[in-house]
Amino acid sequence: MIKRKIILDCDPGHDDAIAIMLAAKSQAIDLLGITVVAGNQTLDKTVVNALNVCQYLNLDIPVYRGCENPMIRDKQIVADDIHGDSGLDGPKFEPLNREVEKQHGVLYIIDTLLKSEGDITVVTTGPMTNLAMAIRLCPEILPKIQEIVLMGGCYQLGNMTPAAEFNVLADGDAAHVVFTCGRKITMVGLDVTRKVLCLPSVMERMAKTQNKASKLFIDLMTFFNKSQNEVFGWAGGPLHDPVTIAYLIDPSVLTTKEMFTQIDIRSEQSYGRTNCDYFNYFKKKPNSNVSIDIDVEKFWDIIEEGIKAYN
Ligand SMILES: [Ca+2]
Repeated sequence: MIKRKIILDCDPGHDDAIAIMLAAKSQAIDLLGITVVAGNQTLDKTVVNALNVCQYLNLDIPVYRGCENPMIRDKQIVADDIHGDSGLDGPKFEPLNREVEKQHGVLYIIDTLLKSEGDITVVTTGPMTNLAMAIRLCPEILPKIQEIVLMGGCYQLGNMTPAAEFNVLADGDAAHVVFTCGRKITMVGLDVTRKVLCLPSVMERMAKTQNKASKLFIDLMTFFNKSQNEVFGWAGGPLHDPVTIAYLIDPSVLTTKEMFTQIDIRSEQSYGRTNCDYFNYFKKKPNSNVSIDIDVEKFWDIIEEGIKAYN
């Protein structure tokens, strides 16, 4: 099997941590590097979290520090109501002895893409600041991007405002740069990620594989489910970010529809809205494959297999 080469740009984050876990040992994926952005928590914290996950799972994958603020907006929003003070509350990690790479995350993305054969997919599971900055700094990378698979947005309801999903709201301008870049985009939004709720039955199933990865999964999701329950009233939290990786492992897990998507970067009320033209009102050329459904059974099978890969 030819492995899909990916750069994972993330803001760990409980669901980002599971995405790292799933990508790192998959036979279908070659995880080249992890670039980190501020999002679920401040950059200092999300970088530490990425390093902690790699150290805990014994993954030899370089971690790069990216942008700590949005491209244009003054204020970095964080999601401490969902992810806690550390951004990854729940598990207890050993003292950290991993170090972040010296190169800036944005420059790593540029260098790696320029040197490639055009066979690298960029996966973003946080605000899209790093990728957008890389595109603006060096547009020559564009033809080298095989595909952009992003967790973000929604064509239905947001999770931070009625209109907007967190990753896009946190840096709508960066999302605008990405959605107008002209490369193939697969958008994994709340419309599908809210269908993969980490319910008690899922927790029981994943706990059965008794290894490092299942322990991390349970420690993370126990905290995540509690805060999702407090904020949204759900019995299990939606496992947003790993859907991107599950899609790369088995594209049939998602049903997508080509749509023209624009980011609202103008309004006060709906800033960060992904306006996906589902009914093709605008008669514009589609710029995104928007996920509209997910095979829930298949998704949990992929997660379970991902956990078992650590046996
Ligand atoms: Ca994330």
